[in-house]
Order: sequence, then C-alpha cells, then structure tokens
Amino acid sequence: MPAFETIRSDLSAVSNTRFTIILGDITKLDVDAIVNAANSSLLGGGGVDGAIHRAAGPELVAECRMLNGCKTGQAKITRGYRLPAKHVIHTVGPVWNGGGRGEQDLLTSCYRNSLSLAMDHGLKTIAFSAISTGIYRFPVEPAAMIATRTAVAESMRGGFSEIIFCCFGDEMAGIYDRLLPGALAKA
Ligand code: AR6
Repeated sequence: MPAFETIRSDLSAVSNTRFTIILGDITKLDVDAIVNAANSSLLGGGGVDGAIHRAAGPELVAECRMLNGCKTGQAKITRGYRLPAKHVIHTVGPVWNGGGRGEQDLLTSCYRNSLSLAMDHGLKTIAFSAISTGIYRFPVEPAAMIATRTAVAESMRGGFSEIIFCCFGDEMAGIYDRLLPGALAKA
C-alpha cells in the first residue's frame, strides 16, 4: 500500500500555488515543512503530534524544549530531524467548546501564522494536518472550510509552490475534496 494517495491537485489561477489533498500519513511527506497539531507545551502528545515526534526522533523534543511553549493560534518552527520534511511548524489549535469562545478565529490564526512563518523562512512547499479536528474535537466540516479558505487567501501574498492538506481517513479527504474548489473559486 502506498504511504499516501493524491486525491486532488488544483493550481490556483490567482496565486500560482498548487493546492493538493493527500490521504495518508503526514510524517512520510517530503516537503519544506509539515504543520503539527501541537499543544501549548510543544513537548509532544498523542495524535499527529505523537506520530511526528516518533518519526522525527528525540532531537525534535530537545529543540522544542528551548521554545518555551506556544500560545493557542500561534506557531513556532523547528527542524525536521529524521523526517523527510525539512522543518516542522508547530501550531496550537483551539479546543472546541461549542464555538462561542473564539474557536473559529483561533483556528484561522493557526493557518495564517503557520503560513506567515513559512514565508518568513522562504519555504515553498507546506503540508497541513487537520488542526484541532482530533483530540481537540473541532467539527471537521467548518475546520476544513477555515483551512481551505485561509490557505487560499494567504497564498495570494505569494511564495508558495504547493500547499498540501494531509487527510488521515477517507471521510476527511472527501470533505476537503468537496470544499477546496469553492475556496479556490472565491479567491
Ligand atoms: N498524519 C496525518 N494526520 C494525522 C495523523 C498522521 N500521522 N495522525 C492523526 N492525524 P490530533 P488536535 C489527524 O488529535 O485535535 C495531541 O495530543 C487526525 O485524524 O492529532 O489538534 C496534541 O499534543 C485529525 O484529523 O490534533 C494536543 O494535545 C488531525 O490529525 C492535541 O492532540 C488532528 O488530530 C491536539 O489535538
């Protein structure tokens, strides 16, 4: 079985960035940066965070220890160590508490700040995990809407050759596949 499968790949006419939906394990992707759904300690955890730390090796947590954590909605960057990805951007998504506590704005900030950090480092290819949609319980459809719309909007600032949405499961991939064309059309 392949480590990942491309579901859709569309070139944005406006920003010249390719937007790709991949089904599979983000730790296998050979890109400039993968985006980790971290917690505010940045010292590892379950879900995709655990998978990334396991694949990157203990050097990753050693570098993370020097970062003094990260606030919800913010992002910090490290090297990728034993991962095929050159860097890891760690962002802390909001815990879903019904939607009345600024969760949507905080999730938008995660995507915006991750892309801005990548841009500051001159990175061209970036793959996002579906921030907050696992242990933090953010509903998948609105989360995917925020992810696709924010990434398309931020790509207008230029610099990215490819932005990947890495989906862990068919249902998630199907939702992104349905929403991405609309986000690109609105650009
Ligand atoms: N590759 C791609 N996506 C994955 C992978 C993988 N290997 N593994 C899981 N996912 P979660 P959160 C998907 O729970 O909701 C951690 O303990 C998963 O299916 O990893 O932001 C942190 O330390 C889901 O769609 O992150 C925090 O404490 C998505 O990644 C907390 O969980 C995000 O799920 C963060 O919770």
